[in-house]
Amino acid sequence: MKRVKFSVLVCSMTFLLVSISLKGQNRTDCSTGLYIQTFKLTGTSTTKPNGKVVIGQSIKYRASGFEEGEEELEWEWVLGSGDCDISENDWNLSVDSDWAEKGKDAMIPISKLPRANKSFTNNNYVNVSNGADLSCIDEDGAKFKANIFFNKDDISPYMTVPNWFYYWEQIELIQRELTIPGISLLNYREQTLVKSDLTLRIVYDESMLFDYGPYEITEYGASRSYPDLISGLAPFDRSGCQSINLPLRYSDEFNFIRIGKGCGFDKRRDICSSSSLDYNGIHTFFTTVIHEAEHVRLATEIWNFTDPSNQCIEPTYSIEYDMDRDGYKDLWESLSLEALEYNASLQDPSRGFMVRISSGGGPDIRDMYSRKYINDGQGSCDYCMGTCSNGTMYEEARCRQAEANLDVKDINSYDYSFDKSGDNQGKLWK
Ligand SMILES: [Ca+2]
Ligand SMILES: [Ca+2]
Ligand SMILES: [Zn+2]
Repeated sequence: MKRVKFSVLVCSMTFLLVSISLKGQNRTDCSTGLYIQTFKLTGTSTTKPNGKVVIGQSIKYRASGFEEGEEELEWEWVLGSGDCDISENDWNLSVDSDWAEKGKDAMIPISKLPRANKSFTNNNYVNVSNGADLSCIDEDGAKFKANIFFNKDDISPYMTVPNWFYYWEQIELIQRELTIPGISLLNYREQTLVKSDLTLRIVYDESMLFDYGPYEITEYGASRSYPDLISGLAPFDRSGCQSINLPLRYSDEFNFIRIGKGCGFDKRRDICSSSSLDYNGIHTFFTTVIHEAEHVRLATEIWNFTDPSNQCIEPTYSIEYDMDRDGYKDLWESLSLEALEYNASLQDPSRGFMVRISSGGGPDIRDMYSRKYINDGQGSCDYCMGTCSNGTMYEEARCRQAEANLDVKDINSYDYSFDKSGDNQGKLWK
């Protein structure tokens, strides 16, 4: 099967707390004359209302101030965004009808987990409804503002992936990193090459090379991208050049970033330093996506490389452009500024990118990227000791630099996760 792997890499409350800003001290007036006195997360050490709600976890509440004859009504607690607008986000709090009794639990049920990450907002207000009338607390000028969160590591009801993957994958800041300049593809009818964008998907994969464990050798992500060479090859015959088969399209099926289990937790910023700080939670996910996308970006740059000295080598992928079968375009290995600078940076003159065609047709393993580059006793090389292949050393340095260039805080405002263990707490929770 003629496929090209552009790159593979390893990188590595029943709680509804409502902050009560009210008339008077610790209570909020509802238009029916109800007074909500307390909304507290159950089972936490939190003593003060802080406006945080976790879907599926219970809330202790306390209310008083019934008017005569109102007790029999079944009240609902509803959270909505904006001024009394609960049409968009109907966060129904399942509460016993006898809700005003002290010490009862309330909860937004798991079934109310929204499909979209952006449905979590910081502008939800607690409203009380008897089914007919909605008591809009805004009318009274009193507000229970509530921020809503999801349990980070629970399995999503929508896909068999953790909630963190389900919601974080949707974030625009992530999605926009997935479209990168691609290789030039052949327009067969026009007999021209057209540079087209490449859009990667993100998939969750628990069965990656290494299992996740804090501070263990772990594979966080991998990326793979190749044109659809099985059905998409067509000959291109430019005047004076040999006719050659070039790709017509990308395969949607094969262009993706795989995300490992560890991406919801923590990873070292610098894998070569045991004293390095960690990335946590969504920052691990964010940097891993950036790292993997950078591998693909690098691959497309390499295959698009051309040089005036050999105008028959087109800015695209062909197996014929990689005679030493190491995944790097031979012209790029020989003439690109990047490869030459990399070679010059090495102390050992026997190292560096080079076109090494073996008689048996096997790959040039001195250059070929190695996925097992972490020194775990099974890996084929040690990145930190500089003993990996040229391709591994070169790509990892560049992709790790892309991580370091990122301002990870940019993604904080999209993170509505709550971590029960507190180890990788959501960035908006803090
Ligand atoms: Ca090569
Ligand atoms: Ca080579
Ligand atoms: Zn990598």
